[in-house]
Amino acid sequence: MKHLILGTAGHIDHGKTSLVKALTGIDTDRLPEEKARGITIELGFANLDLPGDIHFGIVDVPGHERFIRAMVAGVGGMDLVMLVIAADEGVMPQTREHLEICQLLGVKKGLVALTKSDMVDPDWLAMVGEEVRDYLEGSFLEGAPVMPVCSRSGEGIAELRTELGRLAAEIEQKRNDGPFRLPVDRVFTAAGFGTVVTGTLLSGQIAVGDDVEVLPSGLVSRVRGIQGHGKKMEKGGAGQRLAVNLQGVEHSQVHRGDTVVPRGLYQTTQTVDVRLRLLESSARSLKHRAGLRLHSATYEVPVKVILFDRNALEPGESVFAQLRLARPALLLPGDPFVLRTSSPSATVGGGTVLDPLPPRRRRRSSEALQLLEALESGEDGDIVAGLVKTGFLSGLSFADLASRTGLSSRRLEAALGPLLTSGDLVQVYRDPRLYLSREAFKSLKESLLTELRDFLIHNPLKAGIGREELKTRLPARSDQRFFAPCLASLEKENRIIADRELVKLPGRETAAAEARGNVLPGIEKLLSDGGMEPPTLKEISDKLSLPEKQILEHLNLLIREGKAVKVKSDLFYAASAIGSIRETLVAFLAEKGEVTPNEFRELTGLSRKFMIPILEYFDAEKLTIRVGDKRILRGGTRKMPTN
Ligand SMILES: Nc1nc2c(ncn2[C@@H]2O[C@H](COP(=O)(O)OP(=O)(O)OP(=O)(O)O)[C@@H](O)[C@H]2O)c(=O)[nH]1
Ligand SMILES: [Mg+2]
Repeated sequence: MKHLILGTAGHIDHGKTSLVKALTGIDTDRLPEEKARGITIELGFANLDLPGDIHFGIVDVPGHERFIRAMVAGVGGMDLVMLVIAADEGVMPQTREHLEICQLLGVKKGLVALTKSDMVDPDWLAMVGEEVRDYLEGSFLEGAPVMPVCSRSGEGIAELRTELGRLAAEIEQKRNDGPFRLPVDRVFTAAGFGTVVTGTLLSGQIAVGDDVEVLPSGLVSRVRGIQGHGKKMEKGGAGQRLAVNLQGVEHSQVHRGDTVVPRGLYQTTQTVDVRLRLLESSARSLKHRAGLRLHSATYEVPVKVILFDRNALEPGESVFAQLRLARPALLLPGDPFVLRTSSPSATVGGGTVLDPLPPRRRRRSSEALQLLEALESGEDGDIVAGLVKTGFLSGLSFADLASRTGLSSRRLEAALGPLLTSGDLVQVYRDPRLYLSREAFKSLKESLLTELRDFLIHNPLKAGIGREELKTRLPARSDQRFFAPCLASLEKENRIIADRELVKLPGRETAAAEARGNVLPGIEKLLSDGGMEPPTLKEISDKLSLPEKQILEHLNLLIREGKAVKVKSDLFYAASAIGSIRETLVAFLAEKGEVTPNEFRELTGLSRKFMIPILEYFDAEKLTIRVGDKRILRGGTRKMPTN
């Protein structure tokens, strides 16, 4: 059986509900208020079976402009539309608006029912028919059948039925593969059952016992029962109108506009990149950052329009743009939407979602536009490659790809296969599966190499950098999980040598040895030539034209080997020089018991610059102890000061 949704559209009082009743025998105006006022307020539902195993779920929409919100919600799942135009009135404002909404929301086919044919004479009827055909030119209903009908007498209804059957044969049923999605258009409580939601299943299949999630709230539940066209069923398929009984959910927790989806599969969004079109009929241009209301499936949300490449969009124009939503919503690639202004209440444009989770980016980036072009092209491979490429150093996971493309796992696998084989994409992690573009992978490896070289310049005596240390130097917007695969790839290319602890450059060990050979003796010589007043760290660095950090490393080595002594952070002595000062001082103290700075200066001939640090050094070494401004020997050998 082929399941399709047939909808009505058209101006108030043009006979939509009467037509549905003439076709099906069902009065879809159920509310007392609807009966009293003789108008439709809420969406109405009916069924129609046609020869050729065709089942129509029918959605009857209200024509009153105040209820346009319900009307838009009804169009969400429509495969086929009957645009209802009363022969005695012809095309009216909501005829136009409804047609535009259907067009924007991607309804593919339909026909016109020229109702109330009994109200006008045949000449008039023919003339209105012509007018309508002219009016439809350029729309998706151009050339569609225009069928005169009278719902009162039933004239023309049989022909209408036949025509609907013919159109139905040309339309493809919604896809049963992929995850299910049920936008909620009604919520009610059924005695003994609890909360029931109704809607048209946009895709996939939903079955009793399925674990579900209601978005955007994230409320989790399980399917307790399903009804479709009045019968209990175990499983509902795409294109069917369903009533779904949700376990353990309060009536007040679910609303029209929510979507029921498989648990844990989708994420909601507040920013979407779209193809946006401003209607020719729009009264004004659309400014960058303008506020509008977005309608998609059964929900409505205020949005701000971000234009990428201009400050205003003129009527009839179409561009790539970004929409910022006031509240999170579930939007998937390919979802159509309508944009309306609230005062005056009018439909001004609409479009299609291209990227529901776009990366933060500059408004006018050409890369961003390129990606949107790829997304719009609809080629799975281009889309996947484009998305991973724009993710750049942060890469993209399989789950992200699924959310952002809306592709089923199977199609995603099929798209990834050739890209991985050709090397355009690299899988850098297994669980979860993470992908980088060829360019990003290369750039990450290069940045690691640069870090490694840089480290070795500043640490010339080290053979390599610690693995963990190098890992922390990955660019911040990347992912530490990419480190191991980058390293492995660099190693395979013989550009690094990695052992358990260190990452080294090939040939580097000899370089380190050479450096030791040249630099160390240089520093040693400068220190010993300096004798009592050696060059400072900075002076050594200047003399040898090497960075201080590097000199320091060599100095530390000399200290470890007992050849030099650190007197102050930037002052080093040859061990022999400090040794002789020490001897002189000890001898003096042994005899005199104490020494003042002046006496020490006379004793050694040192200038103040060197003398004070050296005295402090001997204090720190615990050779001497300071008493007032004098020093005495610490420990047993000291003599009591004499007065
Ligand atoms: N003479 C005549 N009257 C009709 C015909 N179809 C509908 N009507 C009348 O037109 C009025 C409006 O009909 P509805 O079917 O409620 O119109 P509607 O398009 O559903 O109106 P809304 O849902 O409020 O937009 C009712 O009084 C109907 O009896 C018809 O074919 N011939
Ligand atoms: Mg009605």
